[in-house]
Amino acid sequence: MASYRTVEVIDSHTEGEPTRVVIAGGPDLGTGTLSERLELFRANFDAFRSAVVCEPRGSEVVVGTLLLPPVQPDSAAAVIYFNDVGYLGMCGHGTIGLVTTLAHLGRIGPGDHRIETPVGIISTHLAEDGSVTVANVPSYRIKAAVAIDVQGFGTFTGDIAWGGNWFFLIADHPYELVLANRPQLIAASTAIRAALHANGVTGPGGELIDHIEFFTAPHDPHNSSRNFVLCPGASFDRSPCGTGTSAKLACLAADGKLAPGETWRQESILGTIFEGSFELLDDHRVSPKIRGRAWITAESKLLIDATDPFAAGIRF
Ligand code: PYC
Repeated sequence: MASYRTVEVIDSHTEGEPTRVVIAGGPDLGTGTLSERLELFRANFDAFRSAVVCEPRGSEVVVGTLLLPPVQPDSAAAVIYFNDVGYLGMCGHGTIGLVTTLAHLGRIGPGDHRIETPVGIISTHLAEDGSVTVANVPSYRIKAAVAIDVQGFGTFTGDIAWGGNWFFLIADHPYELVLANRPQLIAASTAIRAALHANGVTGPGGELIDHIEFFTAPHDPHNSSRNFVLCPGASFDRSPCGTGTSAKLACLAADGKLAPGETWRQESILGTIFEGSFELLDDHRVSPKIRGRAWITAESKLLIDATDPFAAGIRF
């Protein structure tokens, strides 16, 4: 008889992008700060990360969320986000999926809920209609109009901004943002990320710019813009990307193209929407709010047999 480690998960999708919340069976990361617990996770339990999100139990598009006891008594939860190649500081669609999951479990109801993440405490609001608003971490642009030569693709000019993850945001490119073009979009954005890395273009502390975002005019005239977002690894965001939309809001604020409180409707490559707005915090940072909706897709138990050659998932 095989003996299994079992991991209980709730799956959802937020405007098309999947989230898998681990509600039981995760590693014991102690009671330190979220950054300390993230370091323990990374150092000692990385096989758990890949077992949960990589094939054959998951796929490169799944974002995992490890639910942990919060540090502050008034927080609803603490979380660490991860994907097929590593860990995310923050995840907007994942937070909307998490709040929807906590409501599905009966742990929270409509109202305001604080969520602890490794990059700070996030305020969220679950509305009666099931939509979730995430007040994300302060977001800001550090450089505008950075030109980068990308071998085989040409020169791209974009902005570098933080929205809970690091982004290179490009409005001027030759691509039509439609699903049929995804091989071309993935190839170009992956080459741009590699060129940024090779040329030492990083965040202020040397952080990798690991998300690449293309923008065009929206397909639906009610929306403000359409995007394609390459995530760390080779997967692209099916949703409009919460942290990417936050980074975009920071750039719009810096350029004076959107006023505080005004709504920005960010359309994804699937045509799904996040509504965004911001408050100005100071001369270079904004406090973004992102609103979207998630749907529960499964309640399941993952089984991990230690003799399975892919007990830790398939790592590409
Ligand atoms: O919604 O912030 C987001 C996100 C990051 C990576 C995938 N989704």
